[in-house]
Amino acid sequence: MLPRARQRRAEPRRSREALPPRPARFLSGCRRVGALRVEFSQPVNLEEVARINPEVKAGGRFAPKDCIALQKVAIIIPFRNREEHLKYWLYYLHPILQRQQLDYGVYVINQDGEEEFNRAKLLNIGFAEALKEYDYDCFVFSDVDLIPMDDRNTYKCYSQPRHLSVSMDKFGFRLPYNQYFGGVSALSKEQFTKINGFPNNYWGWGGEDDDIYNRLVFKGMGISRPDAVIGKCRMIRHSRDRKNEPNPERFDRIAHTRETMNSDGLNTLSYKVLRTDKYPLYTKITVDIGSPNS
Ligand code: UDH
Ligand code: NGS
Repeated sequence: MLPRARQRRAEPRRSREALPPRPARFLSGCRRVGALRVEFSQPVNLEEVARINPEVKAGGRFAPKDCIALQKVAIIIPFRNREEHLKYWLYYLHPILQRQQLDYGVYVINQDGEEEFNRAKLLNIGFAEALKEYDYDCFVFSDVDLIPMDDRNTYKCYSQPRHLSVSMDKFGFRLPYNQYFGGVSALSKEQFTKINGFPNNYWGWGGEDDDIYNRLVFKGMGISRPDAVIGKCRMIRHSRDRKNEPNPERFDRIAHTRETMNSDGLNTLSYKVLRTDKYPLYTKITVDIGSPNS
């Protein structure tokens, strides 16, 4: 039987109307809630989110006070021009991650310029930059528009690479295909380095997550996943981004992962950090990642 949502519907807000309704009695502390209500109807005010998450330190860092967290987790978000989505992500995720008692930091890797978007390269950069700051042992790679609907879906690493967004609303709460590895995933430092990181040369939409899946399989790893109830998540609906058109090369590229993975990845990663902003709830690293032919 499916577990019932244990959260009561929150009363409509009166005093602070800028925020979505929040289940106040569950916000702090380390008790997990289970199923969560997630919706995107009301705007989020980040100052207010910082106020209700006083334990989150500058740059979006947190560590539990009363115990030593099992893992040090860097959360890496590929980003360009999705400010509204980021606000919802911060609003929902900070309380969840604190309840999960992780020692974590949030890194938003912001692609500068007008070139085609390159999600996987931004994730590689997040890995490299986060490690310069702290001795992270686990990396959670999350799209900015995906919010978990159950806080038992722990944003940590496992003995095999973890796929967390297994039950998305837009796919009718199931996997679109068995090899799907997009959305939110978690790799330990060791798992990530074993596959030479992610590909740097998928410009535009699609295929990079399939390439990552291939890399994992070719290095003898399997995929760990939560079940379809714990793995439920919502995507914030949006239209296609500018400069992230479907990449016509993607099918050819994923057909050749085995040959390309050792010469395209962490060992060939090149970029320039243009600026680093430490905001109260996240660290934003703006990067020049070059162009397909550079
Ligand atoms: N992203 C940005 N900015 C962009 C493009 C992508 O921040 O301009 C990031 C963001 O974290 C996003 C992720 O990259 O969640 C993945 O982007 P995507 O476009 O590959 O995936 P998404 O699921 O959209 O967000 C799929 C196409 C939507 C078409 C919808 C038509 N109704
Ligand atoms: C596959 C794409 C993946 C993508 C997935 C879901 O077809 O990159 O759809 O896309 N692979 C190729 O195109 C080769 S979604 O519905 O989220 O836009 O992640």
